[in-house]
Amino acid sequence: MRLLVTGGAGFIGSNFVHYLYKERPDWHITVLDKLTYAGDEKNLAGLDASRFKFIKGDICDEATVDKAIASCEAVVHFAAETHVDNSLHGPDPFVYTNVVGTYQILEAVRKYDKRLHHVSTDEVYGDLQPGSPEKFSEETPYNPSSPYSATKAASDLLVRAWIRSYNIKATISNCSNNYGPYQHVEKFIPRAITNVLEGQKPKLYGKGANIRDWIYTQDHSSAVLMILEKGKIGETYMIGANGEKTNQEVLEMILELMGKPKDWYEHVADRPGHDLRYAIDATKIRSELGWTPTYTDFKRGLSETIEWYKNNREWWQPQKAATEEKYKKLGR
Ligand code: NAD
Ligand code: TDX
Repeated sequence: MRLLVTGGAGFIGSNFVHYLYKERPDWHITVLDKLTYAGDEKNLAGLDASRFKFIKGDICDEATVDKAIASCEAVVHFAAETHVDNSLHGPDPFVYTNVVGTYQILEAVRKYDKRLHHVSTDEVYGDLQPGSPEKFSEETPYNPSSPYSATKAASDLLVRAWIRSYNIKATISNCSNNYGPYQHVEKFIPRAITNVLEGQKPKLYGKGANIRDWIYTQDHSSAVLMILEKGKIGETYMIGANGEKTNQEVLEMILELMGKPKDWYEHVADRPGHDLRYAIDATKIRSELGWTPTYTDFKRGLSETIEWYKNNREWWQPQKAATEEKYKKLGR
């Protein structure tokens, strides 16, 4: 198999590439990545050139995408602008990368008749009420809240239309919040951990009652590989590991694991339009494909993640000051 991975130098993409490199030793992996502030070629260090190739390029560029897709057998599409707070204050690159970029991928996949797996998020469904028994499923109507989730929703709908109108061989997955190594320090869990490591109090948006459904990134990787190999063409699969927690609970657990008092944090201004709760019903992928997550103990995943950030200061420190400066201007 010659697989193209877009966005493979980012958080989930690089974890997926490392997972695949180990799990499928006879596959050749090519990463296409623009290396925005969120991508780092160092995330892919140690991979042998006989099995791995890196292309620096933009998925919005038709010629680049055409050439990369012509020479692979299948594509897993992770590349995106991904941070909700950034999208609220500068939606431009979200529209280009998430919508136009996905369109370029679809056109090349259609031209060369290649298999595509499109990676998306549960945020396309909007939010749920805390305390309700409801969860997102493959049938939940789209109702995005932020420029980020609206552009991801647009990309999903393009994929659905290309499946229906052009019979492209594509699948879609909508996963919940990932955590683990190589996640940018702008995101909640790494921001909180690295704040503590720098002697700064972590920040909790609003009351901290918003709920996210956490999954360890390696479990997302195993689900994507399973869909790529066994998924039914044209189908959408929800990915989640029953990891619902309030932001306050997550923060208190990080503080406890890092030896700080559980109230050692600051409340800051809330995110505009802040989604209240996400929760995934992953029955379809579990029952039809037989997928199960490995990391069912959130505390274990979180302590491994904390260890990784403790041991890889040189990876995150260069981005930390600029990220906090950006947050300071937003009052968060
Ligand atoms: P990330 O921001 O860490 O990485 C994104 C990667 O895409 C970076 O390497 C960046 O350089 C690259 N990229 C951005 N614009 C590009 C362009 N125009 N051309 C080529 N490459 C470009 O993101 P992530 O958290 O790893 O998310 C990966 C995918 O998974 C996204 O599609 C996201 O919507 C989806 N997802 C993320 C989560 C989560 O919790 N982080 C959950 C569900 C789904
Ligand atoms: O310092 C913080 N304090 C805080 O309370 C930050 C950075 C965030 N938060 C809150 C906001 C959210 O309720 O924590 C929660 C998680 O925030 P993010 O890490 O920004 O993630 P979220 O907005 O939930 O989106 C993430 O999950 C779905 C990813 O960034 C998306 O790419 C993915 O699609």
